[in-house]
Amino acid sequence: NNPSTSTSSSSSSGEDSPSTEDSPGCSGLGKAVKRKMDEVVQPLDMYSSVANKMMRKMGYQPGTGLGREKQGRVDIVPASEQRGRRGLGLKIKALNKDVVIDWEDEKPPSAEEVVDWFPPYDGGMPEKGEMEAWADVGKKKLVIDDETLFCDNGVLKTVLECKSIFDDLEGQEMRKARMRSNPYETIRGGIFLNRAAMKMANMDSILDFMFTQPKCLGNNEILYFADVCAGPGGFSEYILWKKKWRAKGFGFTLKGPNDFKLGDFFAANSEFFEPHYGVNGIDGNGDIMNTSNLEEFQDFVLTNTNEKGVHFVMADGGFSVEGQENIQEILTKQLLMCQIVCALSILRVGGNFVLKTFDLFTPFSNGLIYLLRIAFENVAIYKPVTSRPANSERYAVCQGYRDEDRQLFNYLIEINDQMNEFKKSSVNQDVKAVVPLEILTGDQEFFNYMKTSNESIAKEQCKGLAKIHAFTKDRSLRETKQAQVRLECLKKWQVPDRVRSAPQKTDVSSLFYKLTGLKEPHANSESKMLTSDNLLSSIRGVFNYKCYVSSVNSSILVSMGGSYIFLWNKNNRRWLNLTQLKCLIPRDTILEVEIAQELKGESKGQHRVTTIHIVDALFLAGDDMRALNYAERMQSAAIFAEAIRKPSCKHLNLVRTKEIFRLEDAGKIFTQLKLKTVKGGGSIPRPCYEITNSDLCFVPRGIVFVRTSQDPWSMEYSRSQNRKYFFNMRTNESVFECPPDFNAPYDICSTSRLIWEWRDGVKVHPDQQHHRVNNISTDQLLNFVRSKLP
Ligand SMILES: C[S@@+](CC[C@H](N)C(=O)[O-])C[C@H]1O[C@@H](n2cnc3c(N)ncnc32)[C@H](O)[C@@H]1O
Ligand SMILES: *[C@@H]1O[C@H](CO)[C@@H](O)[C@H](O)[C@H]1NC(C)=O
Ligand SMILES: *[C@@H]1O[C@H](CO)[C@@H](O)[C@H](O)[C@H]1NC(C)=O
Ligand SMILES: *[C@@H]1O[C@H](CO)[C@@H](O)[C@H](O)[C@H]1NC(C)=O
Ligand SMILES: *[C@@H]1O[C@H](CO)[C@@H](O)[C@H](O)[C@H]1NC(C)=O
Ligand SMILES: *[C@@H]1O[C@H](CO)[C@@H](O)[C@H](O)[C@H]1NC(C)=O
Ligand SMILES: CC(=O)N[C@H]1CO[C@H](CO)[C@@H](O)[C@@H]1O
Repeated sequence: NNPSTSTSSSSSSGEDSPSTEDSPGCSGLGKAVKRKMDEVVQPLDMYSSVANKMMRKMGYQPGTGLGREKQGRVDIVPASEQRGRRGLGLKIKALNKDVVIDWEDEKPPSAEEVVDWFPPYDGGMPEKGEMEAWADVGKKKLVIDDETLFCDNGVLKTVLECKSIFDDLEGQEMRKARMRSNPYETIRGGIFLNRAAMKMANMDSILDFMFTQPKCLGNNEILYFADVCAGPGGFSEYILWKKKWRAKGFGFTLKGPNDFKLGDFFAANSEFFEPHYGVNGIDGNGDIMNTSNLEEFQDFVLTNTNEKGVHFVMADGGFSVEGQENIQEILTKQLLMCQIVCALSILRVGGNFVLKTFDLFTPFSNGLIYLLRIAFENVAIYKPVTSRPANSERYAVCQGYRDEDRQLFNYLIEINDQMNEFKKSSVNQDVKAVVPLEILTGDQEFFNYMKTSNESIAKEQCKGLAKIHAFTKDRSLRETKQAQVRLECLKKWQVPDRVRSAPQKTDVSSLFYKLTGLKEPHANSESKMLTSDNLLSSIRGVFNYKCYVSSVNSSILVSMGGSYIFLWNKNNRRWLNLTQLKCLIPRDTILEVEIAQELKGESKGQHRVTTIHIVDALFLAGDDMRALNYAERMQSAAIFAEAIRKPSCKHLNLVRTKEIFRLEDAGKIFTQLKLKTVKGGGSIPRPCYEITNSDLCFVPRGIVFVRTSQDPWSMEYSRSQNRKYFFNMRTNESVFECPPDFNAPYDICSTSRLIWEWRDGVKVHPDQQHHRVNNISTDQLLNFVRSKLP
């Protein structure tokens, strides 16, 4: 009686559509109808004779359990008048006898969860040749009910039977019962686009934030992650919400109706997320089971993470298996493997991985988990409370990638090719194992863990299903703890208890006012000109300045999100709409920028691209940076610029931070100047500033000096002590420790800028033929700097 013709929507698929059903979370509705523990009557002979007779009629034998050896726990629920319509537990037929499943929770719902990790694997990395002999090919198999190796036979049969009960239940009715019966159901998506996002919040918190704060992530480092089989993108929305502008996500998922819905990321900024679909990039199909797609995505991710790979990968693949819920594990086996292949191809050493799986009964699935254990330092199978109790879903959590040479990846990607060959040639063959059964069963630790994990999840699943069944039959049943559990969980997961809402629409002036408290940018932010005459008096201490090569006057840029970007025009005191500039910048961002023309190539082949050069940061995606010091602001802006970079979107204009030099190192700037003929700039070669690590340059207009200290402090150099110190010009006090008020906030930096302009042909390059002499020369500046150094 395999329910392969079932048409009901089953709770065993991990689907995640936001529910629109009524919320029973409003406490006070319905009375406490849950049976109290002390009402559970255990021994059979204590039952009324009526109940007793019924039990026997159902085939119940006293003392018979769920398990193969009849040892499992059985809670029998007697029919009794006091319980009115509550009725019996779920009665099913398994192993040729009737079993009654009591759905009563043994432990009350709670936000506390315990994750059991595998004992660490210490067998070492297998040799490549050794692994290649592991794969086992055999006849294709589409039945599951003999997969009892990794799960007790009785438990397996019972869970299969439980699932098939749902053939009788109407979809709508079942969903309503599910809504009422699951204590965690009303948590839903919270501020995020779907329930999946909340699962990530749940797991991240329970796992000590191993996803948003992985151990392999350095200070001031951008968090790179990949989200695969991931549409519409709830997982990523959570990560981006948590990390704000400190993360960059690479997305991969099937094109089509379940594609990413970036416009629905209300809690986060999708500008930090870049989908890629394999072969042909954004125009690809996103099928992870295609080897070419896997390779293309790997190449894309590695290229854009300095060949290091991402800090973590999330994979949540699944598809509708309606009518074939019981063999979901078999139907999704290649998808499961390919998600692992993908992770192993792009993770950096030390990186983490979380993978959605369904039942793990077959040797194939168990072999994959075994390989994960080899590839990672720590692995656990974990079903978070946000994963519905009645479905088969669970997550493999993997910590600390250690397959430096990507050996397991190389092994599995070949298996994928083989599986695709079998599919194409319609031979009735399949890869049945990736690790031989003897190894799986011979490893006691592995074997016991899998079996225990399985059986406990299967039993909980049976209970969940039985409970839904009971709630369908009796509409007065209510789970009374939902509201309380919801609050407890949100608190534990550090997610605010707010309703999801789209960001408010506003106009640029209001946004600028909302963030800064100012009606418009300061008028007096013009840089002061440096001349030969004022050089000595203007620069107050070489150690107090940073400098960068400027291309045009800077102005204030405000982004309202996406391409709604505005630039302040000082002359008419208006915001200029920059929509034509193709750029995606997260909302609530205020930067001081130069809109630069960068040059690529020379003479005829030369072309220009407009690029945004950040010279200072006021707000990054809502974060107020103004009080930080200049180095911190610029470092953050660099992370921000890297996080919004989208190499797969060729038509977008780049955003980058200026290269910042200490004034004492100003000499380095001149080594980056090259004389070039500039298209449209006459025949005389002009000095161009070459941007580090790129083939681009721009025509400089001069050097801007930013004073990064504030009065009364100045950094000085003590020749006698041979070290730098801080001098208080008001009190004449000298200290070695950096005083807390030494660093200048944004306002002071922006009003104390100086510019040394190179217009009129100032000689900045030794080969320059045409120049005037009575301006500050490079030598003059460098000599000035040198005179102040030790
Ligand atoms: C449960 S959903 C993922 C939900 C997602 N984690 C979220 O937070 O919104 C499963 C996803 O797997 C995708 N998928 C299924 N088969 C795939 C395949 N062969 N290649 C790529 N993605 C696939 C589906 O299109 C779907 O978007
Ligand atoms: C994978 O995709 C590539 C490019 O789209 C295609 O040529 C190839 O046939 C696909 N392979 C399989 C096994 O479907
Ligand atoms: C450069 O020299 C010209 C005169 O030759 C003068 O007008 C201009 O102010 C000077 N610029 C600077 C920055 O010193
Ligand atoms: C830059 O600002 C200076 C000082 O306000 C002004 O004289 C100059 O014309 C500006 N340059 C551009 C290109 O707007
Ligand atoms: C900005 O300009 C574009 C056309 O240049 C226009 O379509 C758009 O509505 C403008 N946006 C705002 C917010 O003014
Ligand atoms: C600091 O030193 C200068 C020069 O030595 C002196 O003129 C001034 O009075 C001193 N200020 C204080 C507050 O001691
Ligand atoms: C064989 C084995 O370890 N079975 C475990 C299955 O899960 C239950 C929990 O529901 C454990 O009690 C069993 O020991």
